[in-house]
Amino acid sequence: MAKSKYEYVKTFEQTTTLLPNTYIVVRVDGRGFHKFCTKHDFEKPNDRAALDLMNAAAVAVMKELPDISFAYGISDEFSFIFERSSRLFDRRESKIATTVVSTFTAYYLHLWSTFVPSKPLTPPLPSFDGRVVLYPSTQTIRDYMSWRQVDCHINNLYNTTFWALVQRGGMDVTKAEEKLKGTLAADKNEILFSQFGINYNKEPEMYRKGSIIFYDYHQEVPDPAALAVSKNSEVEISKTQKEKERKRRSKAEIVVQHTDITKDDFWEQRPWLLCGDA
Ligand code: DGT
Ligand code: MG
Ligand code: MG
Ligand code: MG
Ligand code: MG
Repeated sequence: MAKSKYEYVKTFEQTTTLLPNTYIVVRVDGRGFHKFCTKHDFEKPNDRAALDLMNAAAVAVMKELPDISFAYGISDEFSFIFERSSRLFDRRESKIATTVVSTFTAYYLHLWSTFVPSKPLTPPLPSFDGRVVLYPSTQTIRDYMSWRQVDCHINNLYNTTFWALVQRGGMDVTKAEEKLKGTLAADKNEILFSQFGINYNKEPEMYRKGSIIFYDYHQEVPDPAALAVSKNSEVEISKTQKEKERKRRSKAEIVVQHTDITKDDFWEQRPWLLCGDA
């Protein structure tokens, strides 16, 4: 077919191709959720239904994009981690990021009435931004996950103490802010326990640790013999192994847990999450 004279405009298009053999992380984050949560009367500091909804939207994204091996969510954000060998959309950055963000947003809207049946959605409707970050090794991707989980802990301890002072202690928000300025974790634990009888370690795990979502193979470890070392010493999974892996994954259950992911245990017990890495 003859090309139209307008065809040349395509040469203006630019694509960023993500580096091969790196973990792709797409982190989505609610836009202006401070306002959105207030408007929809979310419980402070944690609204269980809203967090369950975030998790359900993330599970749906994982089902649509099987190259994602796990995801981690806190507050209004979710990080999706692709297997490092992924060739999804030829690793075009904008196609990957926009697909994750719009799929997540679509399911968040679709599932809203199931998880929050008592509150109709009204504008400003929820929307999410997204960014892509590449991590080159097990160490860096694990440090990324630890960073988000430590952030979850720091924020949740602060928010739990802050809202206890305000809601239970009758303090105004400025006073509560002043009281917490410069306090250490131990001080906040002490305030919670001595003033409100709250043992922070008994607070729900989802609030303290966030949510990690992954395929649970029930301890079925991929066969190490199928890991073939290629000429350039990159560790690659052979094609047939990859196909087998795909099949197992499609049958595997996706689970949502609230576990410590900063320690070695979690990753050592689930070697398929970060396999094929040097
Ligand atoms: P952004 O991301 O720059 O567009 O602005 P925000 O307002 O989304 O800011 P961000 O993402 O740093 O902070 C998340 C906000 O969402 C924060 O104000 C707390 C709120 N939020 C998240 N989860 C909950 C919840 O379960 N309950 C309540 N009350 N608020 C929540
Ligand atoms: Mg933000
Ligand atoms: Mg946000
Ligand atoms: Mg956020
Ligand atoms: Mg198209």
